[in-house]
Amino acid sequence: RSKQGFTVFFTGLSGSGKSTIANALMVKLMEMGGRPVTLLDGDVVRKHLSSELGFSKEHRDINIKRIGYVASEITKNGGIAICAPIAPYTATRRAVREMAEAYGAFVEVHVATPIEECERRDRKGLYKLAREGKIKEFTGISDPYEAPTAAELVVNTVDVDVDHCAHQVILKLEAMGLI
Ligand code: GGZ
Repeated sequence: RSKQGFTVFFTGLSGSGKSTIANALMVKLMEMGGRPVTLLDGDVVRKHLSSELGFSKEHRDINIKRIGYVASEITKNGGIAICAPIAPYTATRRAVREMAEAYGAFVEVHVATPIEECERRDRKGLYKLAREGKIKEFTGISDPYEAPTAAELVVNTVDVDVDHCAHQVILKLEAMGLI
């Protein structure tokens, strides 16, 4: 009997490690075979699906709801959707959860790498630009991040490497009977 579709929804700050964990998870799930796996990464979605949007609350909400819609369609058809946007607002994450849960399971994973560490790494130099005021409305610096309080899983990339974080997600999916 084939299993139900599901959505893994990563949320966390810029530079927290969402994309790298999501990619590692995708590889692991693809190696297991069975169901198609679709990655909806923040960067890629903004390029192909949300290119006209900025970073106001209104635009972020539109962006996240688009991701949620695509993920829920994939979930409906028995696939695996992996999403990796910042998704800073609790109410918007809840709306996406409701969309996906109409058709399958929704697994929220908070990548809780502290902002001090994200800023220290500053892989893309964006925190520096945000501090200088050259990027406005930057999450964690000049724009809010509402941390989840009831995510299915919390991981961080300070104590644990990316591959281990992805493995923790796999264990959670197994425990939930999804894989
Ligand atoms: C936050 C920004 C901003 C502002 C550009 N605030 O580390 P990155 O570069 O690759 O990931 C961030 C990405 C965030 O897009 P999302 O679609 O994930 O955001 S949301 O869920 O809130 O819609 C960052 C870059 O875009 N970026 N300006 N002001 N991140």
